[in-house]
Amino acid sequence: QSPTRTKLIEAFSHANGEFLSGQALANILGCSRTAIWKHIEELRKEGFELEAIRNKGYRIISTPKNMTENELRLGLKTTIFGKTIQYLESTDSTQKVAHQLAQEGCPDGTLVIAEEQTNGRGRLARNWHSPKYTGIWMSLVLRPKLPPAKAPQFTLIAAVAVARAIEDICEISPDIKWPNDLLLNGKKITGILTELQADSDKINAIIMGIGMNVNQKEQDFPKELHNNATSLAIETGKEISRSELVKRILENLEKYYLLYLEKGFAPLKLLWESYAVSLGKDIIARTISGNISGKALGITEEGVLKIEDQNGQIHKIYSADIEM
Ligand code: BT5
Repeated sequence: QSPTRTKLIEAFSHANGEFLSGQALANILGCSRTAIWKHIEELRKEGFELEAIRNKGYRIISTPKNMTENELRLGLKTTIFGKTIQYLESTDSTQKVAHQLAQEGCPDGTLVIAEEQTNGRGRLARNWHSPKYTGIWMSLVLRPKLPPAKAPQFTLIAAVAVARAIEDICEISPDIKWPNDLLLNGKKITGILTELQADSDKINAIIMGIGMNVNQKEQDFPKELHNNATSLAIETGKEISRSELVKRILENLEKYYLLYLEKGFAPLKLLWESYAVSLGKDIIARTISGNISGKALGITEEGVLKIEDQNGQIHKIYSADIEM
C-alpha cells in the first residue's frame, strides 16, 4: 500500500485514540488536507470507524472486524517484525510467498499473512487446513547471522512467543509439545513450520510459518481433525480478535528473538521447558528412520530432544512426531 497510508496509521497509533487535526496530519504526511480526507475515506471503506469533528480533527473509534493490513499496523509495538507486511486475501501457502520474497531480498521481519490458504502445508508435505477469516496463517522472514544448525531453535522460540501471546490475549495457558505443536486440552491449536534458505555455513533466511486456529467452530474442521484439533474460540467460548493476537505474537517474537541474539538459547530453553508437556514422560518418537520409545529427558542447548530407551541408551531426536 502507499507509504502515506502507512504513515497515517502510524500517526493514529501514536495518537492512541486522541484527536489529530487535519493540519497536524497534513504536516506529518506532507500532503494537502484534501489528500488526507481521501485517505480517511479509504480507511472507512476498509472498515475503520472514524470520528471527524471541526476544530478537533479525526480519531479512530473502532477498527474493522476482518483483519486488514492497516489494522495490523495500528498500535503495533515492534521495530523489526511486521514493519513490511504482505497481506493477502487468499493464497496457496504463505510459506511459498515468503520463500519467494526472501529470495528477492526482503528485509528481516517481513510478514506474509493471508485470510485463507488453499494449499497450506505442515511438515513432510502434510496438509494444513486454513479456512477463510477464521485463523491466523502467517509466515515471517528472519535473517539472523547464524549457522544453519541453529535453525531448529527457532521453532522453539516461536512456540514460546505464541504460547505467551495466547496467555496475554485469551487468559488460558497452552502446552507445548516438542517440537512444533501447541495444545489446549490435548488438542492442537497451533502448528509451527520452520524452513531454511541457507549455504553450508550460514543462514540466508528462516521462513517461520505459524498456523493458529482462532475462531473456527467445531463444524469448521474436517472430520479427520475432530479428535485432534481445536480453536481458541472453542476452548474459551469467546470470539477472539485475530489482529490483536497477531500483533502480540509479533511483539513477543521480536522480544524473544532479540533476547536470543543477545544471550543465546539458555533463557529461552528455560521458558520453553515451563510449557513443555512431554518432559519426564514415556513417549514414542516417530521419525522418518523409525520409532524410538523411552523417557523424554529434555532438550539440549541446540533444541534437540533427548530420549532414554529401556537399555539406558540416550537418543538425540532432531525431528519427529511424538506420541504420549
Ligand atoms: C505443522 O505441521 O503443524 C505445521 C503447520 C504450519 C502451518 C502454517 S500456516 C502458515 C504457514 N503456511 C503454510 O503453508 N504452513 C504454515 P505438522 O506437525 O506436520 O502437522 C500437520 C498435521 O496437523 C496434519 O497432518 C493434520 O493432521 C493436522 N492439521 C492440519 N490442519 C490442522 C489445523 N488447522 N489444526 C490442527 N491440526 C491440523
